[in-house]
Amino acid sequence: MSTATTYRTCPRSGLQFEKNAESLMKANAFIGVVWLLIGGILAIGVVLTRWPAVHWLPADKFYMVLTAHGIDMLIFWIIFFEVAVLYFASSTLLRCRLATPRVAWLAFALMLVGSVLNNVTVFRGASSVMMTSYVPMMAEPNFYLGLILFAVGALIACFVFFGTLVVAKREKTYDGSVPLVTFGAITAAIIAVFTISSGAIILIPTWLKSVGIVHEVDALVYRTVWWAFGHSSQQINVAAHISVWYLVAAVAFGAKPMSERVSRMAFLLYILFLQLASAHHLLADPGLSTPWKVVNTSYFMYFAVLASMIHGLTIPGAMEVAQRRKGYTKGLFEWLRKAPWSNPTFSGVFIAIIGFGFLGGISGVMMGTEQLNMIIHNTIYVPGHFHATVVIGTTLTFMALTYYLIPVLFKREMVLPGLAKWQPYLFGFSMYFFCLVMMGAGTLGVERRHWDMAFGGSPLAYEWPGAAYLMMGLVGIAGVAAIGGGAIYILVTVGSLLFGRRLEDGEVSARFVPLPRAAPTVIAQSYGSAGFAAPGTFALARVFLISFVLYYFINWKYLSTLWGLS
Ligand code: HEM
Ligand SMILES: [Cu+2]
Repeated sequence: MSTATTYRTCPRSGLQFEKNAESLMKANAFIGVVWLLIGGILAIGVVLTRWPAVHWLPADKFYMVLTAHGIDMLIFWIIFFEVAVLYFASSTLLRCRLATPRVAWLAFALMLVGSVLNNVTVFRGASSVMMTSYVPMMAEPNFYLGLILFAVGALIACFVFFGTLVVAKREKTYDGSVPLVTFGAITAAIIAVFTISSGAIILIPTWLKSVGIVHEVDALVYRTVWWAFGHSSQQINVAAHISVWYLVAAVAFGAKPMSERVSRMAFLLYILFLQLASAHHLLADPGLSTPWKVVNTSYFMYFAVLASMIHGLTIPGAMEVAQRRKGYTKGLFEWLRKAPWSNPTFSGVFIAIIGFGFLGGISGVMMGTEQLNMIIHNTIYVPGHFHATVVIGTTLTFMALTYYLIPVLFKREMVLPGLAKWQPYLFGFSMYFFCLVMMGAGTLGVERRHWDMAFGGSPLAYEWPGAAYLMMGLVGIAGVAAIGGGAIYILVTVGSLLFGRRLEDGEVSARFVPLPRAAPTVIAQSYGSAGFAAPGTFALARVFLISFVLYYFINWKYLSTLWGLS
């Protein structure tokens, strides 16, 4: 096997990039951002239609645009970027060459062709089946074929990642166990293999049905298997963005995890309990019995929730410990006040952590509970919840990571740093607000699966409380602000790649360079525990717990008023 390649040690970060891995990371991250751009442009159409006073697009255009928005964002943007993260967590953090670069380019090509084919098909107009593409509603064959090609490409990329771990082990580029960030990425990739296989199991027969070879795909089986894919893919995102949180805690503060062992265990919980948690997507379906649903969502769901809560505690905790060690020990929160708030890598991640936990997490547990689910099922509350997880959690985290990668990976000085500094605040906080008002409107009953909340033209009008219209108007305003925040991100990143001052490569060598002694903690091994010396984080955790309990209680109370006993 030829190993003719070179390694570059970045003078700005101490990270070492192998040539093939570097080009592949750049290509995958870049195409991901292009999909974010397209998905963001489509968001304009979606949001200006759900804003009642504007109600821009007619139904057919709306559903076409919405289908593309969901797929381009949640599948194409996120997964392209995740492939870059996987290559980073293997090749770069383990300082080894990427296994089988040619195969990795093949994976990239399949993903590119698949994503373009899917989108072109959506815009032909006969495939507005939404991201979930539930049968028996059928799209054109190339809609499914595009998704399948994309999935095969992503699966191959996961295997390149695993191969790279093997290379690192065999060539002894690190000793001890892999760093925590790599461990988190391994979790994500294991889940990805399962996820993508489930997607294939259900999309291949559906594709065959669309070309007329298979005659029937059972609707209930479809939904069950589709969600083995749909829910798990969110668990990939969570494992990936949490790995990035640990990475950023390390690069922004030199923070070590409070307890490596606990953090690793928490990643394992995702693998173990993810499938049980998928059931929350089937709560309104007749397939599973009610007692099963109640037991599942009242008990088992919390194992996966526990994992996220552990990370939510240990990551800010690690930042706090690192800051306190630097002398920021006054009161509960000096460590937080003196954090690098004008560095968008840090602020983006911190805004993501808080929003993901408070908005995405609490609403997820509420809606994941069998009985409470019935209050908000198929209302606009649902996209309110998942924009808190996939936009505030995953997307904002990946944006924050990009700011770090512009000088380190892309070797460019960032353009418009003043704008970049504000971007996480604009995007993050307008998204906070967007999610909150969507959830508010959903609690009042505003539907998700109908593009016109006024139900114009229907013989029996429905009288909404005025607040419902108000909140959907606010959804429109907050959505437009968030799109503005997204546009600034694109402007800064693409602008930096095109016009940013070139930075020097750093030393290039033909062999990997072993870890220097003063290596950044993310790549060095770190064992043991930093102790529970994070009182500020514990205060935040108590606020979280109280919000959680209150919100839960309010919803049970609300449920009881809907269900009179007389
Ligand atoms: C600027 C930011 C964004 C805005 C303003 C926005 C807005 C919206 C709106 C208004 C809906 C329609 C809700 C409905 O009527 O059912 C929607 C759906 C959706 N959005 Fe976004 N979005 C944004 C970013 C994102 C991102 C970054 C992702 C994923 C990472 C995403 C994933 C989705 C998905 C999966 C759907 C559901 C599509 C379906 O029902 O098939 N969005 N978005
Ligand atoms: Cu789920």
